[in-house]
Amino acid sequence: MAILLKTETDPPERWTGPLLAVDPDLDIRIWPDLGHVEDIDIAMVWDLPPDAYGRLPNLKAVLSLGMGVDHLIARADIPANVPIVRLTDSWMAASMTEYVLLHVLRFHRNHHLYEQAMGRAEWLALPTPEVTTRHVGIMGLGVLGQAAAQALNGLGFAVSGWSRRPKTIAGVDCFAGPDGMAPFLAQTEILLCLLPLTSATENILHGDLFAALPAGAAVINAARGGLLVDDDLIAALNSGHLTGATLDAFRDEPLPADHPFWRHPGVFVTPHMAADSNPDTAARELVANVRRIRAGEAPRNVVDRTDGY
Ligand code: OXD
Repeated sequence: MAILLKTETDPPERWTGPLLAVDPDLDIRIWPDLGHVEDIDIAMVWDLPPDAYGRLPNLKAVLSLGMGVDHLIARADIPANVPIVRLTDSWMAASMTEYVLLHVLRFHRNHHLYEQAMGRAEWLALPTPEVTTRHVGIMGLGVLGQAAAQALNGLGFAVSGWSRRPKTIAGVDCFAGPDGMAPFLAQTEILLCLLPLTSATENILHGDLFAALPAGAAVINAARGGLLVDDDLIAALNSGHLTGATLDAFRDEPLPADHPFWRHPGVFVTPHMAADSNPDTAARELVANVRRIRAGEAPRNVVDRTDGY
């Protein structure tokens, strides 16, 4: 039995070290050196090149090296009986929470406007709103959304959340489904998107949604670029309806140098680093799932391929 490892950008040793530290007996093959393909029962990957999964006759599971699995679900060559398993590493949730706090506070304290005023050498002193009256709305109440909600609650923000299916979360005003969207948006001054990218959520951040937010709202997308209609965001910023946006994920990455987001004064771009996978913390979770699969048990955190997350 062997694991096939293919990272996205990390050198493979960045992952083999922590994995072997948890279990020195693992046989890890690094793409493209497969050895006997019959040996490979687990693919531990960001993804593989086209048709590669079909070359692994004894594949029992695909363990993702990231949290978002949209690109794996889109693969036609992962057989339906081979589970796709997401990473839910608590380090990633903590890292995303730091990013969320940084950027929510930036909008809450008007720093996006001070940054622009600095460029004009303008002494612009704005009133600071009381935190308990500041409404932050989180789209997506999974592991990341719930961790962010808890931290924002801790700072005193008025936190609400929207998810596809109803949820009850202490301290969060929860809305769900299509009917819950309008009341959720109407009260959201800082919108944080942490949704998975699925056929149901693609382009969900579009012009009508922005129009349903109160004037002066801000948007943070730290999930996937395919959730956002780029031109609609630019239009909502240009009209003055939105005050600013922070974006960490894009349809094309790296974000092309000629994309208007780079130069728009209302947009703050970060290079898809809100919550990177951390091999040192993820290795234990991955190896635990390898052991479960090899013992004939179901792995934890299997993705529902119909729902897309
Ligand atoms: C992930 C990511 O899905 O980094 O893990 O975007």
